[in-house]
Amino acid sequence: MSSAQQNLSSRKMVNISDIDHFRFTVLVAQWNKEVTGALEQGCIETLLLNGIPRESIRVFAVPGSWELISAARLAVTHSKTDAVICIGAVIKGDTPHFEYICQGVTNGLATLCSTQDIPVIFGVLTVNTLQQALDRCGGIHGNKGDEAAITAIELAALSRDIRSKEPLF
Ligand code: RBF
Repeated sequence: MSSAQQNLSSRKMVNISDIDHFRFTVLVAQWNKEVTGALEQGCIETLLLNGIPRESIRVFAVPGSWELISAARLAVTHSKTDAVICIGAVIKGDTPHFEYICQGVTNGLATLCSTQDIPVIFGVLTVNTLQQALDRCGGIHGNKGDEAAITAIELAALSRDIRSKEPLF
């Protein structure tokens, strides 16, 4: 089924116990703030809805999506966060910047994921039009910020469970 008319991020709750001690870092690019602000709001609301205390959620603004890479690296290296959620919106314009920024951010965050132990969540919209972005930050396709929050909780719990010294079987 195509994504047309479909809310792709309708799940708001995880079914995982003992998560209220997790700490999250949310990085928010300020380019296309109308979009990233709505993604941020969805993300924070979903974390709170799942019982994460407000004081366990640290939010930092970065100028653009490109800066998510260095900010995420700083967060995983210098804080005790259980997951980093990167929020941004790259909207295609008339020049090739879209491809360069999307590719750079994707590669940078992917490299971070594969070279260190803290989950880094990709909450960056890469779209052709502003309308496509609005559809995904509280519009007909739901809010990808919600989805990023759910993924962060799931990955923090997965990390906890894999590292657990409890015998699995
Ligand atoms: N940052 C975004 O988060 N989304 C964009 O759509 C976006 N478009 C840009 C277009 C151009 C031509 C340039 C030069 C930058 C753009 N940026 C965008 C900002 C970029 O992520 C970064 O903050 C700056 O390049 C400074 O390093």
